[in-house]
Amino acid sequence: MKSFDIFERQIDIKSLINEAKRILDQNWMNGFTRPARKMYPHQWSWDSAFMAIGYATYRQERAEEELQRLFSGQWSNGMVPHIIFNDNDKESDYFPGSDFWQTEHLSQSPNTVSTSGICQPPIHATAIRHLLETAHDRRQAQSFAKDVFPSLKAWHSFLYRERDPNDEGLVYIRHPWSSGQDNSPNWDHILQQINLSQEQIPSYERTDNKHNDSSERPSNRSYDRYIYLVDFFRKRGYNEDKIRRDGCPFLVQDVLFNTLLCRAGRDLAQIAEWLGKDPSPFYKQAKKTAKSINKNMWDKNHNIYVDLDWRNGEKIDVYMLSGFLPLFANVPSPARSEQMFSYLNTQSFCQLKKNCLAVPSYDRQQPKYSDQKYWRGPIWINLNWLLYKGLAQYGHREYDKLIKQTIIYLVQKSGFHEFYNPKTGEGYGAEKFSWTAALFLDILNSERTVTF
Ligand code: 2M8
Repeated sequence: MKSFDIFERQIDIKSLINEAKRILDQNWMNGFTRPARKMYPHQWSWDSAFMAIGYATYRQERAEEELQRLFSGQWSNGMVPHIIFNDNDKESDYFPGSDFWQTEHLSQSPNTVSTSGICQPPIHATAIRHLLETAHDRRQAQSFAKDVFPSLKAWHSFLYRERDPNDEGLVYIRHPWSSGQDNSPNWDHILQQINLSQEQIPSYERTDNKHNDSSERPSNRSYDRYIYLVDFFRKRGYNEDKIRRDGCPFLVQDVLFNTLLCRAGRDLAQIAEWLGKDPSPFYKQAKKTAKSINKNMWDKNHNIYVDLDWRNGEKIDVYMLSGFLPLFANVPSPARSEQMFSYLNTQSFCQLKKNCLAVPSYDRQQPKYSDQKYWRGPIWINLNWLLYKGLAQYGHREYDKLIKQTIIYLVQKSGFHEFYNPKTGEGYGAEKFSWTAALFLDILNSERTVTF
């Protein structure tokens, strides 16, 4: 591994903070923040929650506007779509755009904005609780929370009602894009089993490769399957029951998705208490989800949590950074968290005092690990931020210091990229990427200069 020394440099944190704010300003589109200028020109669901956490450090009203705009795309069944399209941007070549999703004429989709037909991890109640806790104008934040409370409640109800038909406390996703980790090795086995003839794949043209080196993006074979799944949904009018009954080939109970739902459930309960409403249904759901994550997703041989194939209940034996993230929702017991730490703190991920750079998204000792291919190894700041917050609750200060220092190093060395090479720190994917900027602001928050 290439060595580097981050401990003897003086970094001007103030100018990095200003740069992060500048990026968010440039990506702001009067109501929402593009994840990146050309590559992702619309509003993405979990990105928006991360942006709101960044804006909370300096611009409360923008955080609120961002989430309000997101909820304007909520469906009448409660689903918060993963993309709210920017219909005014006529130049966007993003694929798949709203014309491909064909959701406009559905009875459950909104009339005012066009959206995709899948969702993303539910971290929104967590972002809103954070806003309430950090707001300069508390009265305004309370009134905002009161306005969005019914939407949050409908969103969580949708997930438990439509995506947990066996009442297990674990919800499933039905598309890799819903995990946020598009081409994670988690999906390889299931996607490989989807045998398709050419006629079954609607004709389409990828545009992501025009903006990015294709060596950093998902394969064409995976894209065929992403698109086939969208076609499967639109042919069934996005009816959840029908999609499941007709044998949707991708139904996965994902660790990160359920972890964030569990944490957001508790945060929603706390918001309910603050608003003088009954928190107990949300606490109850979160408790059940935590219990099921512990019971069904724990891999005792590897000391990490893993995803489940909903169709047969089988564990998906793939070891991702996201498998440590139940720490964020306080799911593991302290004893179990120590077992997890003994795996995290190795060469497989990132080991203390071994000059590693933040934590890669996938176990680097696995044969399919890649330094540069999107969600198959590179460092992502949002996952590191979730780990950072999770470890803090279990008292792992030294490791947290390492994550924070190396995030600063990455940003200073390569700029605010979408993702980074764990060996060299080189930045990949989109430049001036919004959630990297937003979560950097949160992690730094009050600090001005740091000397290592
Ligand atoms: C990536 O996903 C989109 C599809 O939703 C894409 O590749 O076009 C993922 O990194 C996802 O987690 C993220 O929310 C989105 C926008 O940043 O980009």
